[in-house]
Amino acid sequence: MTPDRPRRIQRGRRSAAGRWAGLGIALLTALAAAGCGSGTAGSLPSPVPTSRVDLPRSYVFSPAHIVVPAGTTVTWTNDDVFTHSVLLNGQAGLGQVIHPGESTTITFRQPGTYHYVCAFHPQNMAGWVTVVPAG
Ligand SMILES: [Cu+2]
Repeated sequence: MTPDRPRRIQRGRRSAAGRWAGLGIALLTALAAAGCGSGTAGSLPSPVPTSRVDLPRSYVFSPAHIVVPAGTTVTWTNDDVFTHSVLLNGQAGLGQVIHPGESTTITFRQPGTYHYVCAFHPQNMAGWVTVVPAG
């Protein structure tokens, strides 16, 4: 599930990114607790059936919401000129860091809707993976 690629510290920006990630998670938690009006599910972009998420220039996951059957390995490819990451809700640290030109993968085995952000730019970069039962 987790690639063997070592995590590298990002040119001294690690602590700042960590603070932003913490803030983003706190904000999302607060929004979830508040119920957020008409409900979070209705506000998600429509899910696209694909296992590949691109990170084009600049600061987006495309498509932002995908849907896959359980057991699918999802690949994120960073085609931006900045380093990003895939940090699943509830994960600590930076998640899986993706340098420009690189990819990372996560295999989703349990159905559900998984929210993630880029730990470096959580205020701009968010995505969702909806996993439906296989077959
Ligand atoms: Cu980013």
